Amino acid sequence: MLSDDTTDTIAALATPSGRGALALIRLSGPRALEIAKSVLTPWPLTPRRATLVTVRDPETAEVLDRPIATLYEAPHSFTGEHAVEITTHGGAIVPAAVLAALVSAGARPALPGEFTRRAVLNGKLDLAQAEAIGDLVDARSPSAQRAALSQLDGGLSRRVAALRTALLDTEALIAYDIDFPEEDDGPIPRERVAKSAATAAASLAQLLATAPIGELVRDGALVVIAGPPNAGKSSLFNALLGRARALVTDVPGTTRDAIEALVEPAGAAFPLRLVDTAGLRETADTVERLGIEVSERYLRDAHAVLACGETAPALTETVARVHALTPAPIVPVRTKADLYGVGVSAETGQGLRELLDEVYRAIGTTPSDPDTPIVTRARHRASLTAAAAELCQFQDTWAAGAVPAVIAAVHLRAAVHALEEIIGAVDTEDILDRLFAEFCVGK
Ligand SMILES: Nc1nc2c(ncn2[C@@H]2O[C@H](COP(=O)(O)OP(=O)(O)OP(=O)(O)O)[C@@H](O)[C@H]2O)c(=O)[nH]1
Ligand SMILES: [Mg+2]
Repeated sequence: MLSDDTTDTIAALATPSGRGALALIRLSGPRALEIAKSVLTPWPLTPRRATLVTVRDPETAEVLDRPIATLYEAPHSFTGEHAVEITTHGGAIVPAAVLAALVSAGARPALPGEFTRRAVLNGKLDLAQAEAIGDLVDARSPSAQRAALSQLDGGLSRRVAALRTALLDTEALIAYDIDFPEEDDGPIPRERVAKSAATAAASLAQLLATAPIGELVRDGALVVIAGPPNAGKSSLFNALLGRARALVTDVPGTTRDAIEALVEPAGAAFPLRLVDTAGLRETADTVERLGIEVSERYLRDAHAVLACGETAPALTETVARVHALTPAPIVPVRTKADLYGVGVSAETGQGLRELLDEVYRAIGTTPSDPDTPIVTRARHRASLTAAAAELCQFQDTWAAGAVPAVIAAVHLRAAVHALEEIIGAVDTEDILDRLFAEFCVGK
């Protein structure tokens, strides 16, 4: 397969194209030094020292830029190969010209995620860490950034590796029993194996228990602002966001489509995906009716609903109406408190902080203990679930004692295999393919 052909030397722009002060170009592979030499002067560079250089077109010798280049000799680079990073001036022309020079000197334009893929193939990162790089780049909230950094740091990998070792130890107890049943120490007590499996199962369950919060870290908890027209929903949305994102007017029926934004109050465990919606009412207007249908769809999927009303009777009616549309917890919000004296005011900011606290309470996820890494990827969750199911089957089979130990141990082996998929300790070709397809070029 093309992307696992590491005999090629690859090059790519690692920063977004467009106007900017600087851009970063990466070059990696067996011929990286030779290719760099044909476009950079002075040469050779001192490894790992940023050096001011001149880039020339290898064919015409025309000067293309005066960038900073850093040389990394294999295996001491991100990819584990010979690599050169060139920090050029930014903009539409210079980075593209420098990249083209590297290509005409023999480099191949890299595929999406190919640098990180090589880092994995060369043992610089495991699969979970490579995914963390993607998550860090895609992070849209501080909590997502924290989770990705901890995963990049090996938090999840270490935990999974420890679990794997625990399962292998359990397997070894069984193997010992099979191979040396007449040893001096006597047979391994069945309870010892059961206990060892139970400890691993508990640790696995603890890790899996972070998955619901991990999903919220990744996507945000869906919090829908609902209520009758003119209740002040869009004003509340803007106030919670801290900027005027949604249109606000005194004309009922202003908001037609749903408007989304991600917010994360300081110190929160996960972001909120706030949605402002069209006011709920009976209407003959086709466009407004469509907007209300959209509101109803969001309500069905909500993690929590802010039911807004200007007056107590309006609020009671809204709560009842929303209740019929969603199983999600409902936080009643008395809006325009500056006019009525209780609740929340988008105008003065009164009650906003308390409202957010209330929303997090309503969503009701318990913060996981800080020592347990958060499982944020569906792929990891699926592997952990598979491992837990196999381990559970092993425990049942072992407790029943009806089948030979070797057969029971097959479930342990399958659990180990599922864990190995997470960190990529097994043949991971297809996992790599799926994973790096989501990456951008230059990563
Ligand atoms: N005094 C005061 N007026 C508010 C407050 N919140 C909203 N308003 C006013 O109420 C009117 C309606 O506000 P919107 O935020 O557009 O209401 P909405 O619920 O989004 O209305 P629709 O989109 O039509 O369903 C506007 O004139 C706002 O200025 C508030 O906290 N205090
Ligand atoms: Mg509105």
